[in-house]
Amino acid sequence: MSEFFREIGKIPYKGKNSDDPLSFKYYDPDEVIGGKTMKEHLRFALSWWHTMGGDGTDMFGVGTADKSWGETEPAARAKAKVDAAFEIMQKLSIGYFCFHDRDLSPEYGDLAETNAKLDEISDYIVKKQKETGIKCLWGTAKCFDHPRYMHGAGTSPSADVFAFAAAQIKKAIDTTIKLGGQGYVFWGGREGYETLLNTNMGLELDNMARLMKMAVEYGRKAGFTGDFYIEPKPKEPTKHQYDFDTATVLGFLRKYGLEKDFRMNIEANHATLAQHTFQHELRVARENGFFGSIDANQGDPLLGWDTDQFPTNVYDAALCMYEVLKAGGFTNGGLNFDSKARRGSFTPEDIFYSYIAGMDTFALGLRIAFRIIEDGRIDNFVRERYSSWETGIGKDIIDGKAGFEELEKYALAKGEVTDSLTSGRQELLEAVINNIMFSL
Ligand code: XLS
Ligand code: CA
Ligand code: CA
Repeated sequence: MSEFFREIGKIPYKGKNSDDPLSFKYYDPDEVIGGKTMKEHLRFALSWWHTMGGDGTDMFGVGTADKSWGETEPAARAKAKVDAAFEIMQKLSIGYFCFHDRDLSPEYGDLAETNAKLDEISDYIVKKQKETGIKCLWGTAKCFDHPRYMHGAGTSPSADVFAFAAAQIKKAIDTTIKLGGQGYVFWGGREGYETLLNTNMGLELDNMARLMKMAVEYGRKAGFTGDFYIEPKPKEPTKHQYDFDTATVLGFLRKYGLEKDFRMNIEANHATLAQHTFQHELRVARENGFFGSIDANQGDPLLGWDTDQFPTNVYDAALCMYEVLKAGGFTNGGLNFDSKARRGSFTPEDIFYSYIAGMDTFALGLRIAFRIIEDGRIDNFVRERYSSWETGIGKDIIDGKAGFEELEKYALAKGEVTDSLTSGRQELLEAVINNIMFSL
């Protein structure tokens, strides 16, 4: 087995004053914050598709980065990818990976051959996992790139395509279980529509739920104990995707009785596309008990598509980690970098620079979020702002002791409410966050 990145050793933590670009400035895996190491809090994962396969190809040009891993024949390349992926993860101290079935091993002549080849690669990954202790965070099926999925997979008008997708997902679940994956993701790349003129929306949604029910039934029977996730995204590649945002997905899960087995995989970039903040999506998931896992790549607010950039926005990362800490931390989930270096960042070292940037950003985010909670100014302000619900008429409403008649009586007796309105203090609170961030 050859070493792919001979010039690069294991990336050490050197602290914030180091100018070594191949070192962590803020991510110290073993440092304990609030009773857990940073490594346990953050549960970083590598995305197999971008890191091992993404060569910078876009609508306007061919790839700029060499991701052949020295091999031309598909099976040999798939195996070399495994070696390179484990080398990257070991050197960056990344404990998990996420995969699409077809990124591990491509499609061959027919499904039987494709499955057999995938088995060979997953056997090899299991061997590497035993040697290194690296785990699988989640797996998923690539039910969107092959032409058969042009009209969707679970939502295709063709029952044959639905059947093919079910067979592919069954194998992807088997592979996830084999690799010890703690999650299985549904991201509906083409589960949406371009025009309602040709679409039976009701049937498509029912079918998507049928596919998910079958996945849960099969997965549980096969011994999968982790979480199923839905990863919301409003658009791209389809004009309108059914899993638009967290709130939409919650309605779907509840309508079809799927809420027991599913959690959310929230992607920062998809939040941006839905015109939400990352924190909003996380908060909706948390408040409803559906917080699960995170794709930590950021988007660009000036662009209307999924740029999948490595996260460097510390402010967003801090507010994200605040939500994660408030949710009690990850259980089966983690922080997957569903990210690609920019097309112009094409050298092997750029893989390391970009992961270091992302990991340090979230390490900073964790440090700041912990301080925000410890500092207490934000949480205390919010508690105080809602204190009218703890006593008097507020408590009566919550306890179900007051209805419209009682409230009318109360309002008539009380008169205008000006005395109990207080300032929202937004600017003050934003300054508190800055104060905490920059005192680190
Ligand atoms: C695409 C999605 C995809 C999922 C996994 O926009 O982010 O990569 O995370 O299928
Ligand atoms: Ca994305
Ligand atoms: Ca994603």
